[in-house]
Amino acid sequence: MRTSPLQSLFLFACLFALSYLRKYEAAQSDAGMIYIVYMGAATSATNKNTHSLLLGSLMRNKNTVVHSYQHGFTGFAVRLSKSEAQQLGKHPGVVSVFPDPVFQVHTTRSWDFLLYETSLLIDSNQHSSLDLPSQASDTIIGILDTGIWPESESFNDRGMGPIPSRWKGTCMDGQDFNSSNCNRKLIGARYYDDHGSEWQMHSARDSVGHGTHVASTAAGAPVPNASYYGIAAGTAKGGSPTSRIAMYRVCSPGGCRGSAIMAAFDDAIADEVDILSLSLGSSALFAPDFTTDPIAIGAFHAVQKGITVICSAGNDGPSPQTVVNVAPWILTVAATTIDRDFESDLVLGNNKVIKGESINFSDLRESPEYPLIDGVSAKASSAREEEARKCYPDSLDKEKIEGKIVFCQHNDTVFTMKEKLLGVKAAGGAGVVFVNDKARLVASKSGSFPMTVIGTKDAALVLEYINSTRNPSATILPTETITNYKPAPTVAYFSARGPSYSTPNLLKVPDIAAPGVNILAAWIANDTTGDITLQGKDPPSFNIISGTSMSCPHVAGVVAAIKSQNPTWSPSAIMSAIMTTAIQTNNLKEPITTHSGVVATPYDIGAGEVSPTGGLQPGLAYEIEPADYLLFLCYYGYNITDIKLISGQLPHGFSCPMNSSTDMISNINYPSIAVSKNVTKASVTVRRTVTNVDSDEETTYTVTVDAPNGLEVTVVPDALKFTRSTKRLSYQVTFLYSSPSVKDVVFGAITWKNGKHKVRSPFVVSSDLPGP
Ligand SMILES: *[C@@H]1O[C@H](CO)[C@@H](O)[C@H](O)[C@H]1NC(C)=O
Ligand SMILES: *[C@@H]1O[C@H](CO)[C@@H](O)[C@H](O)[C@H]1NC(C)=O
Ligand SMILES: *[C@@H]1O[C@H](CO)[C@@H](O)[C@H](O)[C@H]1NC(C)=O
Ligand SMILES: *[C@@H]1O[C@H](CO)[C@@H](O)[C@H](O)[C@H]1NC(C)=O
Ligand SMILES: *[C@@H]1O[C@H](CO)[C@@H](O)[C@H](O)[C@H]1NC(C)=O
Ligand SMILES: *[C@@H]1O[C@H](CO)[C@@H](O)[C@H](O)[C@H]1NC(C)=O
Ligand SMILES: *[C@@H]1O[C@H](CO)[C@@H](O)[C@H](O)[C@H]1NC(C)=O
Ligand SMILES: *[C@@H]1O[C@H](CO)[C@@H](O)[C@H](O)[C@H]1NC(C)=O
Ligand SMILES: CC(=O)N[C@H]1CO[C@H](CO)[C@@H](O)[C@@H]1O
Repeated sequence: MRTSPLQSLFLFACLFALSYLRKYEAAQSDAGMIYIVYMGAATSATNKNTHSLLLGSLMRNKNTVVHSYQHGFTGFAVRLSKSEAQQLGKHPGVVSVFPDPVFQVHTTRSWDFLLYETSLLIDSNQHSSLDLPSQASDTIIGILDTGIWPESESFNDRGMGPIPSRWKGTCMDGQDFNSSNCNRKLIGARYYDDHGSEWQMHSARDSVGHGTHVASTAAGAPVPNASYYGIAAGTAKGGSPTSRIAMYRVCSPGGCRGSAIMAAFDDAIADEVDILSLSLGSSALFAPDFTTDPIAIGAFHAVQKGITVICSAGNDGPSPQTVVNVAPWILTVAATTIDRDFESDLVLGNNKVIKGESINFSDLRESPEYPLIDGVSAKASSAREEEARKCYPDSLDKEKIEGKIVFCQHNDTVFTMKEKLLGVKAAGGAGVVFVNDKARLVASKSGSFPMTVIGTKDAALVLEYINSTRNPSATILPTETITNYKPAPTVAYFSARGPSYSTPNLLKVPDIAAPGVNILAAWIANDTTGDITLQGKDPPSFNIISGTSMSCPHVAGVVAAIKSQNPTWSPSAIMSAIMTTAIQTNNLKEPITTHSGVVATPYDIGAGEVSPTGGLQPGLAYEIEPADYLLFLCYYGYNITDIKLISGQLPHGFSCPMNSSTDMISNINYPSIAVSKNVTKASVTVRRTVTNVDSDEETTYTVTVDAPNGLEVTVVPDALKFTRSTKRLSYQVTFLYSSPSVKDVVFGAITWKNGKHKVRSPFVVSSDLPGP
């Protein structure tokens, strides 16, 4: 991946900011800031001893210990000076010591992009493709987020059986929250105070909305007649309505502390959740290592205990190498649109109808009787033409736009759509039409001011019309919810993209895609902010928001269904089931595209769009043994001392291969394949092993290869014959890149079929990728 000069400049600016930040932190550090001391697995007695010895000495030294981790792994979060932190890092038994980072939830931040499309899940009548078998399930989904609004109808426990006896969690008392807020649906709630900031939580009650939204998307009970002020009306229900929810509140409005995230992992492992869903992460620029990333660390130990961990990929797309949460033991989720569109049409005086997009709260009349003016024609004398064309605040002449609908380009990032809209509103405009291709694919909330967003092609028609008549006029029609919108799904433009910066040889880019645009789900009941609550109306109990945050719990719901039908499957087998059964085509029966219309690659959507039911019966599974993850750490560059601490106990006879290198990561038994071209070699061969997980024991699979031009892909053997006694078989794939015309990055897929199942693995062959 090459970066453009502009990107490099941006990167440089950010790195500069980062190094400034680091310096600033360093200056602060002697006052004592919170560090996370990570000491590996909790399984060995030595680890536990070292932990209590270190803890004891810190307490004697009057260091404030914020959290002590001891269930899923060992370590603590403690206030230290920089030199104390350095000293502690050298202590035997300590894997890493690092400053407590602050992560963010993965909702799209900008008001402009609050709304995209709506979930497959939500309206079961029209969008049944994620309708899962409604069998009873005792799967427990743990969610690390901003807390929960327990009174929401989505968390009622009607018809649910007793809480599974294995559950060891708790419902913590807190401000406006006590144990009577938990029930058979919401079976657990914990919170972790944010010692590093002014945000004190004191309660698992959600004050943001995000956690409530995510929890109801994963496992909310069916709620008929749910809508956001009538928009997207239907029955709202989670991906696995029969699953239980345990909320771990690790985020305050100020962000999510790494030390709290690790404490929540530690508790969730002891509480015995089955699945963990995290719609949060670091920014793409701050790419922590696997031993300094609280999510990678917590997830590693959770997966070792058989818990499947699902994380959002981040919203820093569409630039390459923006994906986060890339550890191979995590299932990483990208965001796509669904087939619902919020249309708010612009009707011109010549009765031409231009399809626009927004959630309007407008009260304009339906006839096109409002004068229409191009921003540039309403230029204030002090402003420049370009500013007026884009309707910058204060660039328009109040007298010229009063009572009119103003036509504005919005292809800049100088001002947000909201800022421009407020400018037009303040100047007495009647409404506003924005031109923006990205936002046309989505719907923005415009408060109570009439607004719509149109694409550049349609904008030309509007300009032509304005030009053709002396008194141009128009109106903006109320929002209509269009279903069966085509094409869908498409990759949401904000969805983070691969390849992974740290592990290009692992096709970790996200792994899978799921709906993350305009998702209707439960909301906190007291959010009176203007962006959410309509003036003069009660706050809504459901809200529509977007982000990879919203796609992550969709996959958690699908994982819960797989887990409840196949309770003995390992997290890697479940991950494999999800990935190898993913969907690659849209509702036009054509390949899924990105927001800009080009065919999506695995760097955009990993294996494809999650299939709601395919993963229940995948046929074959690519399983990864715990020892394979340790090999991954060897290949990645960790030494055996650290790996032993991390895993607690090494499998018998385990050692890091002498020739460990990042190239060997391609051989991890991942359900997708990534190899880096090596200019000194003509070919690369990787190995995979599949396990027959179907009830048919005697079956033969044959291979189909979808290879790009210029790349020769050979699979040996090309048939796999499973029997009662032969459940696992291996094959080799050789990538021969003879043609010099082969591009830097090429994609393809290997599919095994037996007439009943299709087991597909995407691959990428790349050159020119940065290593760790
Ligand atoms: C929980 O709080 C509610 C409302 O404040 C109260 O009515 C109820 O008695 C409390 N329950 C317990 C178990 O403390
Ligand atoms: C909503 O309720 C939460 C929890 O009780 C509280 O922290 C928050 O301030 C409330 N917000 C509003 C706008 O009342
Ligand atoms: C849903 O709303 C419609 C119209 O508002 C109403 O007729 C219907 O009874 C409602 N259904 C339920 C289950 O509340
Ligand atoms: C923004 O739109 C205007 C008008 O269509 C065009 O002239 C300009 O080149 C565009 N700018 C960018 C950065 O795309
Ligand atoms: C508007 O009309 C003028 C004169 O007829 C023409 O030069 C110009 O290109 C037109 N602009 C657009 C956007 O159609
Ligand atoms: C292993 O790596 C750590 C740093 O990650 C280093 O401190 C330690 O000395 C190394 N141990 C060996 C045996 O090389
Ligand atoms: C690394 O060494 C092992 C033996 O320890 C050997 O089997 C393998 O082929 C070597 N791999 C590479 C990439 O050289
Ligand atoms: C390419 O392969 C050669 C020969 O095996 C090896 O020595 C070299 O390190 C490889 N280069 C890269 C970039 O992996
Ligand atoms: C969601 C919403 O409030 N939509 C409104 C759009 O505008 C029409 C006409 O004013 C209203 O009836 C809708 O309620």
